[in-house]
Amino acid sequence: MRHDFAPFHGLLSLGLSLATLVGASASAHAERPATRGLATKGLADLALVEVTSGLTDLTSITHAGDERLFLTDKAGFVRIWDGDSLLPTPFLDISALTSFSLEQGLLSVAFHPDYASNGYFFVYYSDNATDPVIARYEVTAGNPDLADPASGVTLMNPPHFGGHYGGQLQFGPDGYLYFAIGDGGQQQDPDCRAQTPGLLQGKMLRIDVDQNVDTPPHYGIPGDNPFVGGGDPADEVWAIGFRNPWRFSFDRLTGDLFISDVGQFEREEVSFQATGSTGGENYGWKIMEGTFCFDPDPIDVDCPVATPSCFDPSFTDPIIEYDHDSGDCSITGGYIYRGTRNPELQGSYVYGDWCTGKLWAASDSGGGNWTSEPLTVSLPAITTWGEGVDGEIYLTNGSTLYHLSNPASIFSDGFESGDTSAW
Ligand SMILES: [Ca+2]
Ligand SMILES: [Ca+2]
Repeated sequence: MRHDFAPFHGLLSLGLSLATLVGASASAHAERPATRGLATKGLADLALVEVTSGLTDLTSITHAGDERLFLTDKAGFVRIWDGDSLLPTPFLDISALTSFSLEQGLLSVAFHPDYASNGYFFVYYSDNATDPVIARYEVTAGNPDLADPASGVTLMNPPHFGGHYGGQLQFGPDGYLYFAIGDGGQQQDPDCRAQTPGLLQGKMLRIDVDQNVDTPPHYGIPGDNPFVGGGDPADEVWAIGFRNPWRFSFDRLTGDLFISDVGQFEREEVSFQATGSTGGENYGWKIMEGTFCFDPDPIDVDCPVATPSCFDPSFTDPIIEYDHDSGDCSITGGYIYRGTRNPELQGSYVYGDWCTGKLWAASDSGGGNWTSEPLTVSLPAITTWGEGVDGEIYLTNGSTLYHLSNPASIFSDGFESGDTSAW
């Protein structure tokens, strides 16, 4: 039962087949070693600086194109950190609309690329029937710190299975809204949903929120989505084969997409999609767990007959993966660092593990080989990372918001004084 306390990650009890799976993994290790190597490049000076505390169940951190941070509380609140304080009145309160459990609630918010002019933002939450909702709201005229709760319109509300929601919303460099829905849980994707074309579970979706702005469904399908027409998958689907892609992000410089997918028993992974991808990738679950053959041949009877077998070249392997041997159990993916305060992190992807609190920075060492270095700081129960407007990185364990910083800069930049409680 070691995973019962991991929120958002759908890591419930281990089930009865663990011994079998561990046995299978041994041969998989021999066949396909983990891709994550370790490098050393000197990150000893990194520090976690507390920004504010006293939060509860923080699920996401983002910005709206200005210096404020917008924080989602799982109970259904969007809060604002204005640079000095946590504003007492929530930006948005939809707590009456949201279900609440380990994995359920308000899971993220994303602001329209033209938010400054149209005031539109989007939320991903589980409703009182526990189904995912992607909804649009508007800021009130005249008060940038308050949304209009009556402005909400629902874009999508697909039926779900109570777990593995995914939950991240991000606008891509193409201006389209991306989100992923996990396989629904609980374990081992019992219906092979992530590989079933007719279900949205285990898929990443891409929609155009600038179509049908004033009429339902308040979005449209980008004409170059990979499955437009031709029956299943749905036209909204962008990529398939995920378990619980709790967090994903775009590199603000290159547009590359990094998707952290929470594993089952063996592997935590980060999948990659280069900018300019035309979509349609199959990231493997539940045939593959990372580069490990999760569902051995022949194909599980739950999966469609057309599902590829283990190690099929049609699967896209992760660029980063790690096992559970040291107590790690659940990846919380972050961002490619593009800030200025930590030059040694420039271009690195930061990520962590919920169970151990270990944090790493991974960099592309060439030829698509990513190597990871452990950071000297840790954050147990890390629930999410976020990016400020300036590219600086934030992270949280749900109750305290931290800034990833370099002590060498704390006393030299004039803003980040030694008294960190002041900001
Ligand atoms: Ca289709
Ligand atoms: Ca995968």
